[in-house]
Amino acid sequence: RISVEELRTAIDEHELIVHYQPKVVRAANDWHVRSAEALVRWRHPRLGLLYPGEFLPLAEQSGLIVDLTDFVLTDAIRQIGHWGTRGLDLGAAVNLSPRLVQDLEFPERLARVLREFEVRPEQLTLEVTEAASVDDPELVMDIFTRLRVKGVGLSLDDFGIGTSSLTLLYKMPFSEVKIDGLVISEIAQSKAAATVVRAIVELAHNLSLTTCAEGVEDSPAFEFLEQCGCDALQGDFIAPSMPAAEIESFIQVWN
Ligand code: G
Ligand code: G
Ligand code: MN
Ligand code: NA
Repeated sequence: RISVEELRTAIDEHELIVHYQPKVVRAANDWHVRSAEALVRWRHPRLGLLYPGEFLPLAEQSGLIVDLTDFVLTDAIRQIGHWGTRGLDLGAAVNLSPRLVQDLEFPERLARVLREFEVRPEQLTLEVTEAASVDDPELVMDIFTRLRVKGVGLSLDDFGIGTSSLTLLYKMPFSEVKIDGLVISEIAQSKAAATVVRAIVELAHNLSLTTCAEGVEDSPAFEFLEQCGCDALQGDFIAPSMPAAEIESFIQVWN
């Protein structure tokens, strides 16, 4: 349906746009918006707004994922810098495909963009799935270490589904565990799911990792996660993804 040439053009001609989904973090006894996840979309001239599921596989196969990710990262870092000039201390999280964590030049390329927009590395978190670590663990470890030494956050995304390996939590230098939305959505009906979520939070904390739950869709889930001690929450109950320009007004409503 979509060709590689079209995707190439989309990257070059800025048909790709980045939406941001706010994430709230516990501070004292309240939840504050402190960061947002960057989620790419494609304003396709013929097909309308496309979501990542419709073009990321092609981007991965064709190698265009490298340029696509550089685009999203630059957008997110520029955005963090812009929020800073507006007096907002907001960070961003960007999804990294497995390919990028095998690219030895990536950490320095990223550091250059951070310097260009005068953004502290601590304001950026990279979300990677477990799949990223399987191919060449030593190379991935090298790259993760270079990123962590700079101060960039590293989140183990989609945790709790698929074949999430517990050993990754101590073998790789993650700073956060991101609990998958599928598990979160089952808390309400399943006591067992709730027990698993509680155990993930406790395990992560014992390993000095922070926890973020995604796919928080209703107030029972929110309250359960708050009671578990989960550090950060994201999901439609808090806010859906939105253009960056809408984040500021959302914060005013929320905080
Ligand atoms: O809202 P949503 O349909 O956008 O996102 C679906 C999935 O697509 C997310 O879970 C995320 O893993 C992936 N995704 C979204 N944006 C990006 C991106 O910029 N880069 C990569 N590699 N994955 C992304
Ligand atoms: O990287 P990744 O899986 O983590 O990105 C998050 C995905 O989850 C995006 O596709 C986003 O649109 C979607 N999402 C965000 N909040 C919710 C929610 O509350 N419920 C559901 N079902 N999906 C959500
Ligand atoms: Mn993610
Ligand atoms: Na996820």
